Amino acid sequence: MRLARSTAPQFIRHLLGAVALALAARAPAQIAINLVNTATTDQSNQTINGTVFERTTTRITTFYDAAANIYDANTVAGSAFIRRNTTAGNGNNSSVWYDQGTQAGRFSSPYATTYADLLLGNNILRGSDNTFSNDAGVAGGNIERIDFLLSSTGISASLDTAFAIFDRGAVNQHDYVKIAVITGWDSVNNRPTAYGGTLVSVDTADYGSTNPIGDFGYNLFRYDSGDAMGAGTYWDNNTETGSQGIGGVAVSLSDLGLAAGTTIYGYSLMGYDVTNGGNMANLVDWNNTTYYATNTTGQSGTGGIDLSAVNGVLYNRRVPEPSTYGALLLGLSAAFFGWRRWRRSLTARAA
Ligand SMILES: [Ca+2]
Ligand SMILES: [Ca+2]
Ligand SMILES: [Ca+2]
Repeated sequence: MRLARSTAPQFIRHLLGAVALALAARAPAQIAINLVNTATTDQSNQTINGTVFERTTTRITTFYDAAANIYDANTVAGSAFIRRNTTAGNGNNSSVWYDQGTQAGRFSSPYATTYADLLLGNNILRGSDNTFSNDAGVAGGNIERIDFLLSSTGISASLDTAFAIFDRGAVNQHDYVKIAVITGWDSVNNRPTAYGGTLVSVDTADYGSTNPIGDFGYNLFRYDSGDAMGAGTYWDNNTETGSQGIGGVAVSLSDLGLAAGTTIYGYSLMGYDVTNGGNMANLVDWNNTTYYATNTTGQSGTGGIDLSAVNGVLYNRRVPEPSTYGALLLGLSAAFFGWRRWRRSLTARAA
């Protein structure tokens, strides 16, 4: 009889352990985005440097990750800051891509006049190419980091929120990148003063085996004036074309090592060769070549990410549907009856 009394709490501990594991499994580390919902708006065409831009915006409203979590887009970043190491020697160039339009020679998205604007606006129809390359030549821009600011006064981190990274590319060839959360912001000089949590690495496998956005034709545009892309500045819009889709990775605030309630300002993306030397404070100065190497290539494993203009968006995870709670209750009931059977069998054996 004594045996039965002492083992019941043990069983409950095992049960609670199993429930905790099941709950933890719902919020895994950086995870592939399998499906997206989009919404499209269109404005009248615009002609820039003799080229027609159809000014279509297709934004991501919801995504579904590989663990069946559903996230809805919330805040769109007010600003992006392009951090270049202008002493690195190679080009101060920009390489970007635009989705081809409904007629030859046209492009579907609105035209962006700066690199920062190019990356904002939640639009899958344009983006950056080989973003963190320090290579010499047209593709090298010496961009060491890009900061996406959600709020200059800060917001309270919820662990049910996530950021997402979308890379143009073929399935199983997506580019590596690193991400960290900004936890201090100098609103006079517009730059991060602190990073929190951990520096998270995203590699090809994290994008999974599905492109949530299928292949489309694109052109690369190359500029030689830093972030400026206004009318008259561009010097090449057609040397390279291709057809690829877009893959995505979700990185939740808990993946990023933050405690709930931490004040956050936004997040930064950087090349895969960036390190923090074991201290997140080392990420603050993008000109420190100890942590931001200036020989980053445009290869996939270092600086080659091709961002879609879906950046600076905070996504909220939907709370589980009532049916999920129903299933959980059913599971607990089954476990209770299992415990009663188990207890009876122990009692029988003890007797
Ligand atoms: Ca890519
Ligand atoms: Ca670099
Ligand atoms: Ca690339």
